[in-house]
Amino acid sequence: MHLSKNVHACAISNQATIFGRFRSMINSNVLEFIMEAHDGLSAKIVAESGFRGIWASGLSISTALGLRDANEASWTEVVDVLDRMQESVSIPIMLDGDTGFGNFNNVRRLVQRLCTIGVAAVCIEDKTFPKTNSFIGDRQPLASIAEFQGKIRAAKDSQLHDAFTVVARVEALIAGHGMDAALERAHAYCDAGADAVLIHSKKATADEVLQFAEQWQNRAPLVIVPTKYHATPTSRYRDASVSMVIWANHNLRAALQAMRSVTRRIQAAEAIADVEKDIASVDDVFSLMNYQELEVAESRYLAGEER
Ligand code: SPV
Ligand code: MG
Repeated sequence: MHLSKNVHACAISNQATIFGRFRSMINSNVLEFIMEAHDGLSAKIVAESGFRGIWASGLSISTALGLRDANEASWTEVVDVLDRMQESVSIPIMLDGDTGFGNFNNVRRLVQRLCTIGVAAVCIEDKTFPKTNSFIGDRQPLASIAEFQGKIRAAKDSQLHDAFTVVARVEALIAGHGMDAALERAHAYCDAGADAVLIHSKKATADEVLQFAEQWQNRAPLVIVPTKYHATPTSRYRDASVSMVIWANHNLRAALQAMRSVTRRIQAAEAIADVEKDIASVDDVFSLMNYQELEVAESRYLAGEER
């Protein structure tokens, strides 16, 4: 009885630090990096590699579920994945919350569920529901500024922890509305209470993101996603006072390529001998999943029982 109470108390206090840790990262003057994960396994790999935070990518989670990044997954399906991820690691996670899965009311329920399961932050974008991935086609309709401000206010008013972080993602450049519109929206979202702004771009160079950063003048922490402008040296973001870089989908893409290659080789060879050297050992799986801890727990809790 006492043990489970303590475990509960530990979970609550760990959650409090998770929220604060993410907020400190995004507020710090140091350029921070968070890495994409889409399930418990990839979350563990990100944490094991030394990253201090995770991007729970909408593209990656939906792809891993066998669905398209077009709100085909319901918000509860997404939150179920987040629950597994959160349980797998002790570093903070920011959910890619798309447009908030509906109107302000859906945003409120999402934020409360995230706070309850210990997800430290959500990023919501100013498109209309259902959204499409930002790199697909040119039809990227935006919500009105007023509507999106309402979602941000709803998110901030319903968060269950003071340090829960709401990042407002500006899609004006993606939708072709230009720099002035992007800046106007970013300022309006901060006026509504956003803790940080994510400026997204699909250009092959970082020029427009860096121009945005210059004109933004550090009003609030700035987050970027260099998927398309992947060749830009990181030092340019540091010089531009960017707060956080998201490496948004690289675990999913790495997994896709590795799984496809091994599966095709096994299918062609009708044998597995050749691939053994190219895949993780079963011992590696046991080690990542900390089977050792289970053995220790068994000797503590199964004492006296035949094992
Ligand atoms: C995601 O990872 O789902 C994102 C980032 O929203 S991107 O796909 O680069 O737009
Ligand atoms: Mg997304």
